[in-house]
Amino acid sequence: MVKTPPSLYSAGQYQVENANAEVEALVEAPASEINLEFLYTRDIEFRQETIYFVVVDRFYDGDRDNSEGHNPELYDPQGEDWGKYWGGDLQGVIDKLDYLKDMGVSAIWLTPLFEQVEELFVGNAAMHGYWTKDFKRINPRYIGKGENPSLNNTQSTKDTTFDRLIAELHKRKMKLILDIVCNHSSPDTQGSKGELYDDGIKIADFHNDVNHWYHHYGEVQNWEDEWQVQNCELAGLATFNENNVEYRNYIKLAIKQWLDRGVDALRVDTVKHMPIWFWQEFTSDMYNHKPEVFIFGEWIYSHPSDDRSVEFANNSGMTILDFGLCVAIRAALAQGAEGGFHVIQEIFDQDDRYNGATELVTFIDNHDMPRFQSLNPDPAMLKVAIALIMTSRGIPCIYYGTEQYLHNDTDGGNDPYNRPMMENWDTDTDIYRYIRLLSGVRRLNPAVSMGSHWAKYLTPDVYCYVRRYRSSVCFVALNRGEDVTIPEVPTDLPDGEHTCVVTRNKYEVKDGKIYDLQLEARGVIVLSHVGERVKAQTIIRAQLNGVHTQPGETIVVVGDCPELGNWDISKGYPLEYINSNTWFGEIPFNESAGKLISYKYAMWREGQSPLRENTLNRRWVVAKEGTVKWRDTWVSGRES
Ligand SMILES: [Ca+2]
Ligand SMILES: [Ca+2]
Repeated sequence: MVKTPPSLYSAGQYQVENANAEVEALVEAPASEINLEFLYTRDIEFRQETIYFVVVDRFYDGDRDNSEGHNPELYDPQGEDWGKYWGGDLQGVIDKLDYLKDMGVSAIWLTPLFEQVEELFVGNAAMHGYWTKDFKRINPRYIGKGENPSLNNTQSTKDTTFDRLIAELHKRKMKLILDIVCNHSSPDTQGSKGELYDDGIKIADFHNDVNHWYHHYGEVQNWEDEWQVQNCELAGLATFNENNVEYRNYIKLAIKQWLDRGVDALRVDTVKHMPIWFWQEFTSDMYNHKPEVFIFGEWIYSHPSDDRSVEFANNSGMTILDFGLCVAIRAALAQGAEGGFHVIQEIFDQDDRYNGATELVTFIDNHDMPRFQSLNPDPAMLKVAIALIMTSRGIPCIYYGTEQYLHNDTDGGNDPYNRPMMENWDTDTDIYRYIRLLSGVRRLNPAVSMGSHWAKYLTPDVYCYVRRYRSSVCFVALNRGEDVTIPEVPTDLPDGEHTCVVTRNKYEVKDGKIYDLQLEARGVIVLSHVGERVKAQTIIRAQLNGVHTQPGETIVVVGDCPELGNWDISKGYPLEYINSNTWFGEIPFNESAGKLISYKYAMWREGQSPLRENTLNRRWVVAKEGTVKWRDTWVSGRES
């Protein structure tokens, strides 16, 4: 057939014809060629991980040649000027991967790797990585001298130090968490502010903002005013105008390029300073691009009693750093709060505010606050705090150097003194050993990573709790005070002898209890019992929120397949109670793996007829293999 030259058509018609041809090609494709991957969620499971947070410049200098960077004035080889670069880089992280792996670290969060402004602002360089100049380039100070910092241009070669880091991590089954900033670029340095580049090409400038890439409302004056917090500036940083779709396309494309290079997870800076609709768009675009990416945000001083931070955690598409728990742990264990462990329990008591309390990222200090040991230098107290975040709900994140008791107490240890250079790499410290042993428990015992939390004995100085999931149990006892003997404490453990994971001491459990439990000063006991694990071709991790059950009421999933009882509610798959807002369970699928199924949730009630959700059945294609997640909200039930 002779093709009609396009010149005889208007350009518009020609495009329509081409588009129609593409649609026809899709329609004619046999069903088997349609990629069902897009029809089900492929959600990453991050709850078994142990995160280690590295300030790249202050970790280890593995390459002296890159340390001067473009502007040698920003580099202090002596490491005395706290505002300057001290030379740490990605080769340094590679050099220390075995040290981290042996400590049980499984995911590494690095401060932002984007190219930064190469100027001083109030005497400080961008060694922290939060003053970005080009989101599509790697900071040349972190990779080999002369290596191509462009993510665009090196897509085919992938041979920078950054790419080697990804390969070395994945070889060790470790994950990389990229720290990203979407709210702002850079502050005013010598007359230039917010100069932004797209792989080396200037695209925006705060002082000549012809395309409206920035907000121009000045500094936040009233922190209670939500509009100001979202639209005004933070510490003089040029703040992006998220209403501009060109800006959004730029930032999303940039982050996708990093994901394409092998980044496994994102930590998102200053999420409080952008509207939630932006984050909903951002997270869904990221998940569509890479469904198995894990994302958590920094809502500064989030708290379970703060409606806005809770709304963000539940509705933004990402989980958050748990500042509420962090502040409580510091108060109870570092600052000697009178209420002691009650202060911590008050936070856990509000877990039902979150849809995913077990996915919050927990920590005791970070790069924006004095280190735990600047508040309280007692190494034994640090041990209690670490044991707490390693065994309670949430994903623990260890700030670099904690395992070496790293702290500098100048100015109370406030920023920048909370970012000293790592000096020791001792693999025999108590903290190093605790993290190694307890990260093993997190990996092996699903009660710790996914289970419910039950306080069993609570005083200001002593806290005993149980984590539980199906037949797996972990009993933890922590002592902030002096030697003490507890007459009896329930453990939920099977009767018999149990060995403490950290001390190797042995404990006898009788009728589910330990009698005369001796706890030494600042003592820690962790008894882990791993029950039968769920195994199948496909495991669906089903999480149901918003259902309020009474004692004697349980939740089951019922559906049109054998795994879900073929609509026989008495054979529905039972979920586990996590807290008064959340039921959860791993459902094994073999026969129906890869098939379309229907299901709904139902409440099984002792002595009463069951309640089924009053809604059309949910329909989903079960993945052929692997692990996927359902995140559902209960639709109020109807008696049947
Ligand atoms: Ca260096
Ligand atoms: Ca903003």
